[in-house]
Amino acid sequence: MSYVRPKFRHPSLPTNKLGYTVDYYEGSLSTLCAGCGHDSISASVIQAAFELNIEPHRLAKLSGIGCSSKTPAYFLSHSHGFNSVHGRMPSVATGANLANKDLIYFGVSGDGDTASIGMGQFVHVIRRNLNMVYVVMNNGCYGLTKGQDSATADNGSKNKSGQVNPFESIDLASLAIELGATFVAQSFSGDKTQLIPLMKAAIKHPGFAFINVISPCVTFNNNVGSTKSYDYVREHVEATSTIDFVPQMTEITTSYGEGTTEKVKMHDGSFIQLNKLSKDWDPLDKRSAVNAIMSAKEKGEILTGLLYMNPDTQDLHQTINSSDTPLNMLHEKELCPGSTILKEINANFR
Ligand SMILES: Cc1ncc(C[n+]2csc(CCOP(=O)(O)OP(=O)(O)O)c2C)c(N)n1
Ligand code: SF4
Repeated sequence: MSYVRPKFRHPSLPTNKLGYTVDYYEGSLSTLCAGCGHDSISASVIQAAFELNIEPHRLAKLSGIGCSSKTPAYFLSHSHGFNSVHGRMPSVATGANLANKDLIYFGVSGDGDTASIGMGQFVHVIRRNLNMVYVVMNNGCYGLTKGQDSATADNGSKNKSGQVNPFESIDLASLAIELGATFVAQSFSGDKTQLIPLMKAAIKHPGFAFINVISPCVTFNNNVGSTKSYDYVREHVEATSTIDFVPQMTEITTSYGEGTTEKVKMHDGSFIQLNKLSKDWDPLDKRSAVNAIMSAKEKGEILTGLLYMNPDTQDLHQTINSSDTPLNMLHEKELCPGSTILKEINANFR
């Protein structure tokens, strides 16, 4: 059940270039548990869409099943939305994107929805490089069904009933890089300063953009011994860089200290600006990104920031050379070649 948000807002709230205030990008009132990390992620989505001046009707939000997959009800209420079947969001996103490539596709999933039942769909949507943002709200458990360990629960992590997870965890960020994703980032729900620019950059990336966000489940996985609890994450988070997103047409006025800042130019002229904390961090270097994720994991740390990016990406439409006009805009005239051409085609098969 979703509750309606009161309409009253302060009359002098700032507006974006489209004249909308931030509340225009909100959704219904959340019914998630108070303190759930997923609500902080929704707040970042709202702020990112507001700052990017997105016309809400140009965006489609998609999700599977889980507390995380409920969150599209809590942001962008003026956008298109489709709450699909458990683990099947990628195939719905693929169909929608193929029919209308002009929308921004924003997918939301959970670690259960993605790393267990939806794993097959997840790997293939990456492999096909569908132009979409894919956010996993990763709490290491199945929140909606009362906290069973998920496939991203760390080996040795303790759940609420005291059981230690004996299995290896699936690292979604390194898996995404391995499968060819050209934008892979990791963040923490409580770090909006990092998450908002990452979301803005992911939306602008013209291919599959993955963000794995550690998002503690306060009700079922926030206990001592859990490696996805607020306390553990705050103590073990290690940022690769501080990140800023500079949209196209905005004058870049920041000064760039030699060897401390990296600017990655995106296809539309926007920049991602990274103020490196680690001198050696290069988000364009795939191998070192994978190595860094692995060594962080060995030390029990969670590496956050833009882990890997290749701005020269080719999305599914380019690969299959689809029509420039979105398929849903084609008329019978373009779709039906006529009986003469049909006869010629048939003749070629005889
Ligand atoms: C086909 C199917 N199998 C199982 C379920 C039960 N189920 C609902 S949500 C869920 C897991 C949710 O975990 P996650 O995706 O991590 O989301 P969270 O609730 O933790 O945000 C499961 C197993 C279902 N709804 N449909
Ligand atoms: S059960 Fe966990 S994941 Fe679900 S709303 Fe509550 S805190 Fe969030």
